[in-house]
Amino acid sequence: GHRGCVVWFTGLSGCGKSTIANLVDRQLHEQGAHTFLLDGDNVRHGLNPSTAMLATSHDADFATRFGLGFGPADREENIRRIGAVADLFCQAGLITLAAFVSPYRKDRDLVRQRLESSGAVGDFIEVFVDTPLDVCESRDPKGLYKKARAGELKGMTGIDDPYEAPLNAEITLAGGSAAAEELAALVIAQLKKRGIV
Ligand code: GGZ
Repeated sequence: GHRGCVVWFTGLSGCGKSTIANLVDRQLHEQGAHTFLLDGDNVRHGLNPSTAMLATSHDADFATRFGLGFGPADREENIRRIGAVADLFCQAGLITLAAFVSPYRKDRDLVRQRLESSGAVGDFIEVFVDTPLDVCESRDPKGLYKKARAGELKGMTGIDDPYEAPLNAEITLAGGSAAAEELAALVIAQLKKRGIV
């Protein structure tokens, strides 16, 4: 058995957090652990849709009121909701993996405080995927950095929007200098060391 926890991956777009979190998820699952992975692909399509996505099923007023984008308040609300869901999954005993840019320290710290007030200290494990911007930018899987450099996308994290690196992350991964498999193994080793698996 294992206890619930939240493993929170943070870092720039293209830093590898989703890839690493997926590898950790799969390996833990193979070991018989109960896990759940929250990332942009499942959350921003369901719980936290964009205004444009909501506009396909609702009127414009509804879509602008409830859709979430990438401005500071929308990112704050995105992370707050994800933190609340992660807290519930943690209480249900799942090893909850969350992979979001989550660029603001204050928002990540609020998730940590929520977890630490509803569970035991140590249930929130912040993983900083510390990949240099130039490496992220050279990967550019969705072409967002290119658009941001061209001035066609405003508010891209790392270009014209801030990324506030964690000051006391439980785990820091050198994203540009090791393969995702190696980095995933480091995370699993830490979970073992902490008695989670
Ligand atoms: C950062 C953006 C932006 C802006 C769209 N800034 O590499 P991706 O594509 O798949 O990951 C990024 C994702 C960020 O969504 P999150 O929910 O993780 O962000 S946050 O925690 O800040 O709320 C990127 C894409 O969406 N994307 N516009 N302006 N990333």
